[in-house]
Amino acid sequence: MNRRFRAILAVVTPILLLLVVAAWGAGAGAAQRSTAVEFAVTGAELKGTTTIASLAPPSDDPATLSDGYRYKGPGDADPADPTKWEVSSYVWVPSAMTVFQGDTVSLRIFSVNGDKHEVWVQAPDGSEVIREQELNRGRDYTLTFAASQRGYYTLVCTTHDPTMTAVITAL
Ligand SMILES: [Cu+2]
Repeated sequence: MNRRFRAILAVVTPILLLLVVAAWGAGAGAAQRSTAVEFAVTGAELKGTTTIASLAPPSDDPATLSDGYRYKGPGDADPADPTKWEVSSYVWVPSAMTVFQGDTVSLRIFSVNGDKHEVWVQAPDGSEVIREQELNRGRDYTLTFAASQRGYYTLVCTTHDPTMTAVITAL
């Protein structure tokens, strides 16, 4: 390899590398500007059971503390074992999602627990971007809205408020 060719390579190689990196960056940027995004969201009830031998039941009935909590005391949780008691909490999985302002957001919702959920979506300015509607267990729903504002959109289940709440952050 002669000296002149090496000198040309020394100049051209960094320029080619820069072009490749720039092209890759432009591609990644284009992916971030995607205007349609869909999330699969599951409505679930997390349950925990123990016995009075392990831990005394709570002195306050959790169901009186939150619409999202449920409680079955000794005798109710399992008639065959009167020492068992159970608590549960309703949630969305996932409970936090991120989009970009301007995206069209689709929430594909399937609830595995709870027969009825009164569900709506609140925009960052407090308005109702999806009107409240009843969603039932075992049905597949898609709620779609335009994230035209920057901030926190909230997927709310009024039936199990506030634990069954998910936040969609629009950047
Ligand atoms: Cu619910």
